[in-house]
Amino acid sequence: MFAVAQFASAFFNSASSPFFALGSAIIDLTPPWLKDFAIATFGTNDKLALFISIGVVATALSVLVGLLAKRSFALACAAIIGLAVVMASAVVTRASTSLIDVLPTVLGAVAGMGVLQWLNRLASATAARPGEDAGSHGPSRRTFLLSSALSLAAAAIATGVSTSLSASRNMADAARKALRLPAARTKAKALPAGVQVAEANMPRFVTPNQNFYRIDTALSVPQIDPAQWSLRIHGMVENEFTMSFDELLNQELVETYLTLTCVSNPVGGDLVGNAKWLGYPLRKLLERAVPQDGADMVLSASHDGFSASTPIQALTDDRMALLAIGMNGEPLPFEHGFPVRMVVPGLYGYVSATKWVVDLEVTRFQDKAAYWTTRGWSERGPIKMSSRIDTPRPFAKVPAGEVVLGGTAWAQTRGISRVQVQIDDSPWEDAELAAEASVDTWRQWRFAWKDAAPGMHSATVRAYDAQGQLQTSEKANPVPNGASGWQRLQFTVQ
Ligand SMILES: Nc1nc2c(c(=O)[nH]1)N[C@H]1C(S)=C(S)[C@@H](COP(=O)(O)O)O[C@H]1N2
Ligand SMILES: [Mo]
Repeated sequence: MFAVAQFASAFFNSASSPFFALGSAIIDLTPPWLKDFAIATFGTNDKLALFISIGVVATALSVLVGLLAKRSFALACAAIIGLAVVMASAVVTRASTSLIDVLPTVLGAVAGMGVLQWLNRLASATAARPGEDAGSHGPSRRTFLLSSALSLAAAAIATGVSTSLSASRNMADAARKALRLPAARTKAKALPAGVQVAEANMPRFVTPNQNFYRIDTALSVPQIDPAQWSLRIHGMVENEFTMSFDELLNQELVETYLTLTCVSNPVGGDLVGNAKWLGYPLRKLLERAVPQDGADMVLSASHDGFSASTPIQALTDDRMALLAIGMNGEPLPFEHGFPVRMVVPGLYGYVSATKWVVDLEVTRFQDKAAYWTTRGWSERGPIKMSSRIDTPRPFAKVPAGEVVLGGTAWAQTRGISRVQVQIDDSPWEDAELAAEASVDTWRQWRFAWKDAAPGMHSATVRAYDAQGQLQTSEKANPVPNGASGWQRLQFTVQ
């Protein structure tokens, strides 16, 4: 019962754990003299001592409930429910819990009654066997004892695993809250006025962290305590080394705006976001490691087993590839890679933007393959130039007169020099470009269609990069290396 509750709580608010809640409630209710005694006796192990005591009491209570069940199964169930009520009230009286956090305790109580019934059946089957005297060690009695011991062992293991799971969560959470990011040695260039087109439906030029798209293979978000984090750089290098989080904080950090894009983004899609990143240039890190001749790739790996293959050139040329710790002025959110991730201008995330990064291996494309490469995607993924219509929305109804179209375009590392719009089959016309923050960020555009006639219309958009290269009209699916083609949408003028 306790174990299931504890295990289930690992998936909830950490304060939903009945062990932590009971523990905290006990700490809160303990008279000061007993607290002082505990700390004096057990030192920093006082919390461990508390949890062991709770475990011992829990085991004793389980045995008592088991004995009670021999008398009356209903009475034993009532005892379990009583225990659950105590645990649940410990949970709900904690700060930072809500009613849903009682669920693990309820699940625990149900599981407890299930196990009880199962053991009780076994026990009565044992007792009902004729011709066996009380002291004998017949197989069914052995089965009962074995089953009880197994239940207890399973409970202990589940409790241990889930407790350490939620303990590491608590540590990571506390560490993130306590973290004060160092100031950047090189600040981001201030955003010029006019990067934002002021129309409804336009995305914010800087994507707020909570709106930033999230793509990863992690079933549950890794919660890494920075004190436990380190990054190892090895492989084809003269100088293998490992860097701790404290060391990373002490490097000369750089701040830069950079637009991240997912290879799975369809034409017109929203798997793209722009943020101000704070981090240490990967170029500097690799300078210290000294890559050997012939190395052409860095395989970055995350804490949870994802990996990305990045051309070493993209990490050593003059673009601002970062080992990032900050996103829009705060520590990386857990979903976006806390404590450390990579961001590389001009490359799709699947070949560059490893979150929760812990390992960099300098190697060669012919020797190693990354996570998505082994699943049918290209080993290299430069971002394809793209343009998007954000307003009007597809199939929107807009009033007649002047219709303002607006959107975004990106060609990271090169920059956007021109955006054109085509209404129905009219000639292509230039849109107005918003100010450019840098070649690594997206750029907004606006187009006023002066006298829109009522009826159904289409709008198509295309961009040119800074070298005057036109965005390709050739349609391609995201697999294997990114979608292409011009976005066209329909809307109705009323
Ligand atoms: N550890 C890890 N890092 C990862 C991924 C992942 O699955 N696991 N996905 C990558 C992909 S495909 C993209 S597009 C970006 C998305 O970053 P975001 O979730 O911060 O927007 O992260 C990259 N980094
Ligand atoms: Mo992606």
